Amino acid sequence: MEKGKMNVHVNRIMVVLLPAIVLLMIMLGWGLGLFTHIEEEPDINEASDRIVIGVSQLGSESGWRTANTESVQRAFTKQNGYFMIFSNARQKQENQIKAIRNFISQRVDYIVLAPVVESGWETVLQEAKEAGIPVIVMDRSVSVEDESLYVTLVGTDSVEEGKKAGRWLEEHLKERRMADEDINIVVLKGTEGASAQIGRTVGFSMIAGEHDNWHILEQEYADFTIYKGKEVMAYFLEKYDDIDVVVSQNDDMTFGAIEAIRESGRTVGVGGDITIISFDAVYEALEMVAEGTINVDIECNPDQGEYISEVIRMLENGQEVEKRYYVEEDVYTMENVTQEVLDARIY
Ligand code: GYE
Repeated sequence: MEKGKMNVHVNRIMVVLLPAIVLLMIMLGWGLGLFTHIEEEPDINEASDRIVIGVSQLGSESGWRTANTESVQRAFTKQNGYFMIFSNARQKQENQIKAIRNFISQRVDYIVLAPVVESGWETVLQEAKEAGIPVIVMDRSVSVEDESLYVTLVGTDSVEEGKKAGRWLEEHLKERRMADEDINIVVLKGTEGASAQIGRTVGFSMIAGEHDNWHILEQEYADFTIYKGKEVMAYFLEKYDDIDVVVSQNDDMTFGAIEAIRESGRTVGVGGDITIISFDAVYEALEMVAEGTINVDIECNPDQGEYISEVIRMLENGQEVEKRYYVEEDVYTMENVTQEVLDARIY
């Protein structure tokens, strides 16, 4: 075929094929969710006989958080009589405040709030109260003078978790006959201003304060993420060459910290150079406890959806509820992470 004719031929084929290709790409993109950046708002009119609940989740920073979101999604289903509007605040309090105002204007029946930080909630909670919408605080706590601004809290006792970490270290050192030796500790703290971070810091410091030979070299925020955990740990390792213990306030930071320690040529866990104390006890971390990479993991239970739905059932029946409900939590070491525990773990 002559060159000119071939070009005309190819052009014709393209004229026919191009729109089809574009259409196919759009459909593919749609299927993959590439064009659905905006969170879909379910149609509230569908909810006539269901309990409408607005959930403001603080973000998706950790494995624990994903499990917490899944727990809520399992509890507030259509089959269970709920209509849930879910909003992810991506670590920003201002997004949570916007979400709550949005829930108020949609006149939801209940608001569930997992607050990123402890303070700064008065105004918006007052607005919810005036609108007559009960607020249930989930996971982390809010610090407000007027406690009537929320109905109840379903969450974890983070001060107690911090104390458990301290008590475990006491025992551990005693068992190794190291109770009187100098112990150098660094602390990877979670998000600044978050109650889970504040409580764990306070709890651990209370026990540490009873031991003159425990030296907290430095405590630094690492946002509860793997990436930050690794970065801050690398900074600690650069600065101090005699770290004995890392207290990492969640498993994600622990994963990052372990990477940094190994890259620095040091070893972790049972029989290693650096003792690792972690919090959360998600599946992946429990496996690391079982193999001795993490010495101890203070459990924090994210499965709070069921508890909240029980509280809502009580409120619907006009029953009194308590101001605080703490979920049950354990302490895991190599000794008690059995295959049975791992198999039963849903997060
Ligand atoms: O430990 C951490 C998460 O608030 C208890 O937040 C929760 C903490 C949890 O991102 O992994």
